[in-house]
Formats: sequence, C-alpha cells, structure tokens
Amino acid sequence: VTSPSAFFAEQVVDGKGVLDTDTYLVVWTTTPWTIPASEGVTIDASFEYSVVQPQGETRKFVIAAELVNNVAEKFGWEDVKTLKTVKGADLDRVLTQHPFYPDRKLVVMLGDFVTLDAGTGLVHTAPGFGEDDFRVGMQYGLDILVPVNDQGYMTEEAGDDFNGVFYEDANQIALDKLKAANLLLDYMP
Ligand code: VAL
Repeated sequence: VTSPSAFFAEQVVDGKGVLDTDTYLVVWTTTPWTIPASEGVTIDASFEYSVVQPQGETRKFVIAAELVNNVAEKFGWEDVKTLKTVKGADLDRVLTQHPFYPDRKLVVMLGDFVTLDAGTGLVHTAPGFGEDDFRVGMQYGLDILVPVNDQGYMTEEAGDDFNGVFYEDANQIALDKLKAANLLLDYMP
C-alpha cells in the first residue's frame, strides 16, 4: 500500500523570538484532505531543526537537521545554506498561518510520534482525524475540528472550496490550493 505524501510550507506568524516571519515550516502529511482540519504541527522536542535557505529562494525553511539533505534532493533544491539550528523544544508553541484560512493560526506542539524515517520531522496535525494527533491536541487544549460529516462529505466548516466534497476528492482540491498559494513543495501520489 502506498499513501500519498505531500510537503507544504506554513509561514511563521509568531516565532517566539526564535524564528522570523520570513520563515516557513516544511510540513509533511499523508492525508492532504485533512488539511482543512489542521490545527497544528507536531515536532519532537529532542530533534535538532535547521533553518535553511536554498539558492534562489527568498523564503527560509525549517526542516529536521537530519533530513535536510534528503528533502533538498527531493525538492530539487541546490546550494542549501544552513542559517541556524535549534532544538525542537525551543519551537514549542510557535504559531504559523493555516495555508487556506487567513483567520486560523496553527500551533507547534511537542509530541512523541514524529520520526526521521520519512517526511521532514514536522507533521501536519489534525486532532479530529488521527489518534496521535488527537492525543497531542488534547494535551495542548485544542478544540477538536471535524469538518466532515458521517457520510464522508466535507462540511461548511471546511470553507466554500471544500463544502459538500467527498473526502477522497478533497485531496486534489487541497493540493491545488497549496499550489496556487505557492506553498506546495512536493507531492507524490
Ligand atoms: N497526521 C496525519 C497526517 O499528516 C493525519 C492523521 C492527519 O497525515
């Protein structure tokens, strides 16, 4: 079984004195249709995270230090400069901008389920749709969003572009919206 894998950028809006707002977290998900339910990003307190800048990019990106080379190769990034490296614990409660909803900020949370086997060391977190996600969301006191009804159709809460769409078909909409916003960094079906 292969699951899709999407890498997208979330702009930092409050870097807690550690990150600037020209910096984007490189977030990984295998379920792009749950991005409308995204409430945060989970990282590991003990991992090192690097702020990097590839040649030709004005944005800076945060990726687990150990995965920078791997991810850069995947994205076709060249001449990647590492600007600084921080501990995951220092990024606790950093806030980012939700890629679709201007009014929604996402919180960086420390969890115990992030691995370095795949992805970026920063996991999209939708507490309404995953056990690990639910646990960490509860720890951080989030209200749990479930913008899908019992029949599997997205609800009004997901916004006009998703409302009434079957969840499987929402993957493509989510990817298209990320792409249009220049926030989609890589996608493998
Ligand atoms: N965290 C998972 C993912 O990114 C789900 C459960 C939302 O794919």
